[in-house]
Amino acid sequence: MRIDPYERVWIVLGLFVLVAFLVGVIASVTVFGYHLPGPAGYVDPRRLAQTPPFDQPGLRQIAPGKYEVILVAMTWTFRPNEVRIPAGSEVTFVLSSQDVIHGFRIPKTPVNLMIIPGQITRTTVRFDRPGEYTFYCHEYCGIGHQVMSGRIIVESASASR
Ligand SMILES: [Cu+2]
Repeated sequence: MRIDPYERVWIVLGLFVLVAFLVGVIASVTVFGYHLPGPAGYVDPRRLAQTPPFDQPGLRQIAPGKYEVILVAMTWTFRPNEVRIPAGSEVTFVLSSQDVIHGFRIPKTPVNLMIIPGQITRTTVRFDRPGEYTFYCHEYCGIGHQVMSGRIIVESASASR
């Protein structure tokens, strides 16, 4: 079978690109350890209100400068929907939903998560700048979706004393 020289060049270039991408994907997983974010755990969404730690949603201090927020999403609110912390705090959010899929976005931070019923989602973020951070649901969850928000109030060190 005769292959035109130009066609041969494109076949070789095409194979080279395919192999280069394949090597890139394999190296990202094996050498650099990239992976898709997975759930931090599982929970029965019908029994969420009775299942620790989601039976007591809210803010708690776990170490000096470190806090944990147990946060339950439901149509169409977050519990708690207001959190007050001093500036410089590191906050771990532990989230789950008791009904449908919700989203969790805190602008001005990297936090952008899905809250899926049955799964526990966890993320840690540091709040250095005092101010008010509004968080909201960014996954359409029904007729009251647009009111589903809350706020994190980061107080300057002098204001929190
Ligand atoms: Cu929503």
